[in-house]
Amino acid sequence: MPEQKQSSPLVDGLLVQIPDNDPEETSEWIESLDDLIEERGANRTRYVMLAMLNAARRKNVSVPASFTTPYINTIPAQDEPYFPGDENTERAYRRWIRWNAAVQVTRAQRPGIGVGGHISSYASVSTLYEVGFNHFFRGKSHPGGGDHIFFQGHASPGIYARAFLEGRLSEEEMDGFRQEVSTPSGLPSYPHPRQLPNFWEYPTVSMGLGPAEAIYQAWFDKYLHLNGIKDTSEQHTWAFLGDGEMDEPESRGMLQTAAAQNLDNLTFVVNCNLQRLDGPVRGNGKIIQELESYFKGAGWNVIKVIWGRGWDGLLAADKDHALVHLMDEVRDGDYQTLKANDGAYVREHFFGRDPRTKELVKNWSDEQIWELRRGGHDYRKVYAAYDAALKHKGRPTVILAHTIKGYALGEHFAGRNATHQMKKLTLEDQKALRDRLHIPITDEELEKDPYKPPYYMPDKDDPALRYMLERREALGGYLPSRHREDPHLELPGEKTYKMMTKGSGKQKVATTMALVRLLKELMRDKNIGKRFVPIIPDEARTFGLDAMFPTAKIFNVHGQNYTAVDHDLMLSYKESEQGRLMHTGINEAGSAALMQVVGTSYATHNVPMIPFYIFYSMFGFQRTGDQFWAAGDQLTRGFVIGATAGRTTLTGEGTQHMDGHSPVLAATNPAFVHYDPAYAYEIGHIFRDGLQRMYGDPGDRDPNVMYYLTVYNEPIVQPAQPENVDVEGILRGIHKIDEAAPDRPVVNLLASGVAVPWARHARELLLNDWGIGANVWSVTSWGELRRDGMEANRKNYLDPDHYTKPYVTAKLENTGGPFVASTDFDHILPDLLREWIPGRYYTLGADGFGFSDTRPAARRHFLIDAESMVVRALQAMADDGMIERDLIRQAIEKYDLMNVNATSHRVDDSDDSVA
Ligand SMILES: Cc1ncc(C[n+]2csc(CCOP(=O)(O)OP(=O)(O)O)c2C)c(N)n1
Ligand SMILES: [Mg+2]
Repeated sequence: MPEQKQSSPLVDGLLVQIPDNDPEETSEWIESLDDLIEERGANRTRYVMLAMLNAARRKNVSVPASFTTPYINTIPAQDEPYFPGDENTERAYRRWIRWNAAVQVTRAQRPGIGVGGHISSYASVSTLYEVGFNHFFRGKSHPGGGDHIFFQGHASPGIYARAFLEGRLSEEEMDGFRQEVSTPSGLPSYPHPRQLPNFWEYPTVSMGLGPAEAIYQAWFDKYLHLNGIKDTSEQHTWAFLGDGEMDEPESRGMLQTAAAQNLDNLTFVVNCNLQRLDGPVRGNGKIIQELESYFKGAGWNVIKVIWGRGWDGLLAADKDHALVHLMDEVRDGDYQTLKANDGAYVREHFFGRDPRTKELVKNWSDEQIWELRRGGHDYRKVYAAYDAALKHKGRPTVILAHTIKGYALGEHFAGRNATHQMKKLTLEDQKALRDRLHIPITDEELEKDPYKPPYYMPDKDDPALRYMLERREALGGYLPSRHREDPHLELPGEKTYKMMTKGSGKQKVATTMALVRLLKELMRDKNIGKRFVPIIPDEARTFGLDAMFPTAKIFNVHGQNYTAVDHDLMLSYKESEQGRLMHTGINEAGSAALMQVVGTSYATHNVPMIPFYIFYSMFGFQRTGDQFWAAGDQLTRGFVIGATAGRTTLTGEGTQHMDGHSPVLAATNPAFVHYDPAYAYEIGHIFRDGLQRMYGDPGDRDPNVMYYLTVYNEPIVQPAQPENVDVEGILRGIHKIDEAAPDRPVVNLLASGVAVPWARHARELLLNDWGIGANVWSVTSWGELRRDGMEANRKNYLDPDHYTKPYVTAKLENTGGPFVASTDFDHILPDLLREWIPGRYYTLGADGFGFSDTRPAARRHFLIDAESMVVRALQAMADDGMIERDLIRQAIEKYDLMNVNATSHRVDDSDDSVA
């Protein structure tokens, strides 16, 4: 039988690293085991071993089933690879970076500015970054395409400090830290691509979103590769995360995807400084051990880097495992306290806990004890871990690196609970740090202005500086950096959209269905077809996308290794390595992160890809708003589809499903352009224009936007596109679809999405029952009209000599009557335009928690349906003195307005809906 090299917690941890006290005896036991296997076979041996374990347990000598290994390094000293760098030289400029990072924050805290920053987090992660920068992280000009690096957001001063030494940032820019508009060359506080688009790639400072995105970045790299779009085999994703950050559900909740999809192109490095913002992460426990078992359980390869090289000798001398035992026993809260004190304290309160460990350091001075480092600050240990991570195949790797928050910053910082929030170094701190880091700056220079300690910039021929620059050159250029070429795609012509303009004849088609048909058509386009990436969190059947399963197929790095239950059906469930659909499971948070990844491919890969993320409207914006915000920060482009929108349209689903506000939420994200189209032909124009803006020539518009379309599942007859369709109106947000009958009093009915047919019905009732004419306007975008209004306000405010008329005002003025608006959303949506409507304006809306019932009953309940519009229109006209007030009462009675069963639209047609 071939010998298997299997790793397991016990074997990795204990047996490999702890010295054997009696090797002879051990080998006798192993020999008898070998004999047993030889003579009786594996099954019998397994039985005997289990019987022995059972017997041992009865005698209290149990081997615990465990997902954790002892609290020591995963890689034993003897297995560490050769370190190819020059450690002394690298240490020299690492110190300069440390100094400049601390100085940058201190200077930003000077009187009159006081904008702060973080010093201690970078101090803890510096070594972890520098080993990467000097030996691993491949830049954009690397032939393999370069790595994706997620930096811990609030450690940004260290990244700026490196860029300063590299000559990428000037001293003036360094001093503009956190003063983005008040200085000519300000730097954002954290990694924000929107604010510094040639530098930052990934917005990471909202804890948890970075780890989620990193997983999907690695998965999408496999997608690009296996689909033959780009060779990503030499690209690796590194995510640097805080141990506190690992509390976030988003940090942990998607680990299984990375393992299930064999993402060996992904490495998480968790900076385990044992502290978060307020205090210890797990004072009573051990965060590294917790994360080890968590990641192992999720199927990851785990590498712990706990102790620096100084401990190797002690561990080798630890014959009876007392030191390992002690390391295991001491809790994180105590480890933190040990490093906030000194060598004597460590001797007494750590080694002194057991006479055997005390004995181990008997001949060591307090200074020597104090110099014992944690693994995350030891260059060689970190190098060994990164090297092993890259060599590990078939699984993602997490490196759990033990560090100290505030490392090297002195007693006021290191390990203190308040360290996260400390924003400046006192003069005394500065001098001590200067000495510790050997920075050639004099006392006098520091004393000149304690709020402005000088940055350190070596001579440009300094060998250490030259070495540093050469390392980056060899690895493919400076990082972080972001592609700015912005390649445009060749977009399909009008023909592709023809199908959207024809109308559906007698057939009823929901807007969701119409949009999905368009997507299918676009995916067939020979130029951009393969750029579309549908992202579906387990709702394909709801939206009619299951028809794509057999052709487009679902992406899975494993392909399909089972017989699908429906394999003999036409629409069978098909997974493939070359699948084009990214099915994320029931995971909106992950889907939003994937949207961000796909929609930034134009920058991260220089390969534009078009995400089409379709979700159950209610579970998109309100559930994952922060990821969408980060996507906006990252200049993401693409289409986000809120399907099954509306508070009354999704019949029967009830409170948690009825979305009456996602357009309002979308309106608060400056990167989103929302449309609420009523008809297929509107969708055609909007989609085409969206592609033009984001992937073609945007003209003078910002291409860095995402289009959010709300579409519905209510089948309606799709009208053909009218002759003189007002395309500009559709794109800017409002167009007239019905003209008021002539020679009568007139009212204007505004509606969007699924409410447009109600408005058209109200127009008929107004004419037939009350002899009143009504214009009907389809408001395709309340949000864009509002933006236009706000822009006009701004111009009128700053340039009082010229008047700019908002688009919606220009459209609606001189139309002869008051205005009534209805939608399937909250009042707040049409209310967005109140300021610019040229006349009396009444809005209807479906506020509050939705409920389950038929569409007509729900619409009457909220008083948003055709009859409600009629009554509200009569009221507006009466208030304007155009008609008798008495008509209002008559209408309420005629329509039995308060009776939810008295609608003219009684039939509930949910049976032919797509949901
Ligand atoms: C979602 C979110 N919540 C809260 C914060 C505020 N915050 C910034 S840093 C931080 C503590 C981070 O601790 P850790 O992840 O351990 O990083 P460390 O600084 O210790 O390396 C917190 C709570 C945030 N940035 N994002
Ligand atoms: Mg921490």
